[in-house]
Amino acid sequence: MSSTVSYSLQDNIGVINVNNPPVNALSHAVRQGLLDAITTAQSDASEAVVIVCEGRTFIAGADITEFGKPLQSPWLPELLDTIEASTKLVVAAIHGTALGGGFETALAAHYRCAIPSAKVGFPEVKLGLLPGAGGTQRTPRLAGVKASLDLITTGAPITAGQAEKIGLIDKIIDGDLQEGAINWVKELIADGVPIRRSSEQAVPDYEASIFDDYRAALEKRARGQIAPARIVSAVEAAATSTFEDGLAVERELFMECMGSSQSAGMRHLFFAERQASKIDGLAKDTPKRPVASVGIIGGGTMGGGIAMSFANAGIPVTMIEISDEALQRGLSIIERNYAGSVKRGKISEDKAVACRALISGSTDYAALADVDMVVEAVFEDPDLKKKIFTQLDAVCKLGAILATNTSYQDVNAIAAATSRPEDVIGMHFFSPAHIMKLLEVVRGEKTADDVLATVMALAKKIRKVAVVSGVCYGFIGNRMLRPYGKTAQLLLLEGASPQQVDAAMETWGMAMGPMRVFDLAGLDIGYSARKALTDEQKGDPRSYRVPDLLVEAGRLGQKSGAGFYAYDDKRRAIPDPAVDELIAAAAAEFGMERREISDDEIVDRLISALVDEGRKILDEGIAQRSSDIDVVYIYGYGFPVSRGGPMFYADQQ
Ligand code: T1G
Repeated sequence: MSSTVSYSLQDNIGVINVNNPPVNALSHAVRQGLLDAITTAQSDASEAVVIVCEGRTFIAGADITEFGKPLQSPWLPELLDTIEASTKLVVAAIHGTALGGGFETALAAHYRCAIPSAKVGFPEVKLGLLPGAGGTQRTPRLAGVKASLDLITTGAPITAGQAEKIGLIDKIIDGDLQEGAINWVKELIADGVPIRRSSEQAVPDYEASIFDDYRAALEKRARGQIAPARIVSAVEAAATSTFEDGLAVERELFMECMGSSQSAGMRHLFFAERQASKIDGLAKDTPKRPVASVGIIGGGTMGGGIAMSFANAGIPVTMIEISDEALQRGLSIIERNYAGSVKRGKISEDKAVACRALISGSTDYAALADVDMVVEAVFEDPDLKKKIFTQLDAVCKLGAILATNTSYQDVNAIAAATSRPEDVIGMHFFSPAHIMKLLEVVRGEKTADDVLATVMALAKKIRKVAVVSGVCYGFIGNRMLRPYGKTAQLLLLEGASPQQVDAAMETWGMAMGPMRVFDLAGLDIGYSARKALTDEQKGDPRSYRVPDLLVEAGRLGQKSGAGFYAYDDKRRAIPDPAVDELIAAAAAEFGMERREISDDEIVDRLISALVDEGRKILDEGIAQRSSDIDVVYIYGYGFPVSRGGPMFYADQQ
């Protein structure tokens, strides 16, 4: 055995106990321990074997930290074949989340039991991979082709009950798992239940066209991803060849995915997202303040979305507006959002009603006297924000956290408008705030450590991915967006059209090209922000001439039905010759000769603009690490997950 796996006999049942915190990942030590234990069990007094895990979950997968390093034997597929070949009945007892290689281990057992709250699944596809230890071969033999394709191509876990329904779990255990599993095994022995190896089962009947139908569906659902189509081929091999041949196909396809840059990018993001929640120099056990109630200043689009983010996590919210009419308007935005989420099946009607009931409103700041936190979400007027924070300083109880949702302003200056700058922090949500996962947490010079630790923990509770930023104009994401936008404008004047720039970036993988992003955000936002800047602050006049001309022509973007594009009643972007003329006229103003520009040049210059600014952000210490910048740009700006983020992509180049 190894320190992570123990084996003992309990009433002639061999109990293999895995204990490898935090999630019992299948590290080399665990694999070796499992091999030693199952080998011992073949010749000892045990009548059967139970595999169970300590801690919060059954094995949650292969040890991703070992990927990319030379694989040490015992290799997982061989280990699982050994477990399945056991001459003693083997049962897996599942709690928590049996995922990936963890669930493959359970499938190599002869039977599986689980507590009701357990979940099982194959998240490999989210890492650009596919189950590489028999999962694509054993699952179809137990659950059939369709259920296997659904389970493995989506990567979404299913409950123990759902798994039982499709034949992946044989028994739900109420009460103590280990005790229940041992008692159940004794019953199996008493009933003379045979050893059942899933690899020896035949794949149940299936629609012959299912594989081609699935590939066609994936064309849309998983555009550009390489793993999903290979999962279909692996499952098809399970259905059309022997177990050994199918395993060989799975292995080959797995190695192909593992070696892809897509998987490298997705695995990078997996750790980057978890790394982002760690703050260098901040003790992990820093005390946190309670946040059992929240006030929101401002009931606009952002205020409403932020209020929902807290209410959805069960935290009561008091929304403050300047008048009853404004307050009602804010509350109706929230009601509309909930109705939309229910209609789209995102949440149940009951959940929507319960969350909505947690949101109340007032026009009186006195209503905030006892809240634990306030998030200010009014429009980007620095003087108004300072006035609000002075009021909050006078009204809120000692220890209340005062947060601003500003996307650009100086958090230190806002903090200085209060007598408690250590309680002030930035919480920059992204629109729509109840949906977008990114939260930039802006640490002011004086922000107290426990305030920072509290907000980082709270971010997890409201299901946001938090990244810490220092104070600068635009923090991390919006600061990088500026040179990106300027470069996009220069490309227009130099000869590219809005649709060419957007198509080049969207083909490369961006969720939306820059011009469509600016039309969506509204060109008037940048226009009025520029009004507050000097010419020197505005920088190269060529970088905003076209947007200025568009706004002055009443073309504010989607909101006005036209911007860089014309928009039809379904808000579809339609290239507009009037814009091409406007761009050509602007280029002529600067005496610029327009030329053919390749898509490659467009991509290179735009991505370089992001990366160069990201490097400055790192050098200035605004971001803690380059992977934090990747998390910001993927979760907040639609950078393709499969490329791992701008900084990771640049390193790969
Ligand atoms: N390997 C190594 N470390 C892992 C890990 C893994 N599989 N999963 C989690 N961790 C670490 C994580 O980095 C963090 O570390 C801590 O555990 C808590 O994680 C062969 C090839 C299980 C649902 O993809 O989905 O098997 O930051 O913060 O929110 O076919 O972790 O504390 O130092 O996420 O409670 C397939 C990935 C692998 C599961 C728990 N398995 N993990 O969520 O905690 S590929 C996965 C998760 C594979 C086989 C294939 C979640 C979780 P630290 P956490 P959580």
